[in-house]
Amino acid sequence: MTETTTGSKDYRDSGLEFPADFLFGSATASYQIEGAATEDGRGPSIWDTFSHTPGKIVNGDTGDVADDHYHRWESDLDLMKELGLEAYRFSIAWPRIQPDGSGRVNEAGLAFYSRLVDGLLERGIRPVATLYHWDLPQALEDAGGWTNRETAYRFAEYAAVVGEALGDRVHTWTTLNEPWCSAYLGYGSGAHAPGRTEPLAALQAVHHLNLAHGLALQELRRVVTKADAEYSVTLNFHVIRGHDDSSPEAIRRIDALANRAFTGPMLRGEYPADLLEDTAAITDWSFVQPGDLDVIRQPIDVLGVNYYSTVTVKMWDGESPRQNADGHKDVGGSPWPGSTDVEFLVQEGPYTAMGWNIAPDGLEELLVSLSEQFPEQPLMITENGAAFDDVVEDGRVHDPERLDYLRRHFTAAHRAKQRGVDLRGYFVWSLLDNFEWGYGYTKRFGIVHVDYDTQVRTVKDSGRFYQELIRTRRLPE
Ligand code: IFM
Repeated sequence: MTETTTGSKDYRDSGLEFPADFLFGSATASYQIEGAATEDGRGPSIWDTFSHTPGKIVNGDTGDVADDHYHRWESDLDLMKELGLEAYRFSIAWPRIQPDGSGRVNEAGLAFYSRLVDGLLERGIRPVATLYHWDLPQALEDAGGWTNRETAYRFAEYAAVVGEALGDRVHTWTTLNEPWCSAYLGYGSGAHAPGRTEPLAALQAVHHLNLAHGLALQELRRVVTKADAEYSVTLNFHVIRGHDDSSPEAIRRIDALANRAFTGPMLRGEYPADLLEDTAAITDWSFVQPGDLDVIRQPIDVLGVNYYSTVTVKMWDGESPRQNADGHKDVGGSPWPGSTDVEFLVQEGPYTAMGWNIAPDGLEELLVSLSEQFPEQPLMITENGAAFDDVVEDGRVHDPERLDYLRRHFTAAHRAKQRGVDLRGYFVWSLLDNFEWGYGYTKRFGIVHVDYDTQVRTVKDSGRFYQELIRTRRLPE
């Protein structure tokens, strides 16, 4: 997670073989695909509120309809089966289960996910369920959201409800998706819901999300009945590169905020001392109560790794025009509490439609680094993929750039495995084009194209490439 050492930029291998137990999947998230925002008793989430607030989302887009997956789930499952997916990573919308964020359970919401899980199993696809992919019930945000310690306890309550309902069938449970985004984009930069721009709130959110993870794992392990169920969390690691003599300090700071603020408590049972020092002017971290770290540090069967690109940093000299290319929508606030003097440099291309640099060597480096830091911890790539500007032509979508992106990142994953990394599988983000948060529907990550007017799905060339990879277990020529 520091400067690259991996040499070769050529990651266009073909013919590489993946072992029989390597899991090939694809991923989505509830608010990004489901739609049906007010149906069957679903309550409002912070993303409903945020997306309906003028100026927050490109084109004023919302997740009200999205991919209409709530109604089309059966044909979407058929599509997954056609592609040969071995696992499907989806998220559960908390406001469908507990519309008020606590207490009353909405049986219709549970029934939807129960049907989905059964449908996956009938098709031989392993269900991998994420409990929280950012759609916090609005009622909980009204009570302080992730700045309020109570939210962590409410999350544990919700985890128990879902675990009891689906715990006989779900194969892998993931507590949180990318708590970095929930905390720092939601409460620091304001680019994500709930759109707050308070450094202290962002750090409180970090801790309460960590606590929620630990509490939820305890509850899941208490209620889940499937004996071989697995437990995990998904983090979006930052692969951080340097530029000049000031970079080691900048790398250390961003690594502390982005990576070690989560792996520290979750995997080592402690917050990094340098993180506490770097943020001392904002908080003394007294919101970390005695016993919290023991709760947070729970064993996990796999660590979920989301990777898209790298960042390059240095300390800002305070004079030259400031670059802020950290890959996230710049809406004024900072996602880096206590380290706003770190400058994020524009990196070498090529780029995806998000403006993110394409760097498969960063994935290899990240996987190797994680396995060195946590040698006993199996890893799973829970998201990797790319947005490009796709068009449907004669019923087909030719997306050579995404196909190339995937080939190069699968090559990187394969190389990491060859170097001894215990990497269990790979989920492509995303199965379907979907609501890309602050960018609305303007960014397409799917290996399946979605026409938002007609809801017609068209498998892209990259989807066919993936289908062939799964079928043969070899990277196609
Ligand atoms: O679409 C998101 C997803 O919800 C979380 N990880 C990154 C993806 C691309 O930005």
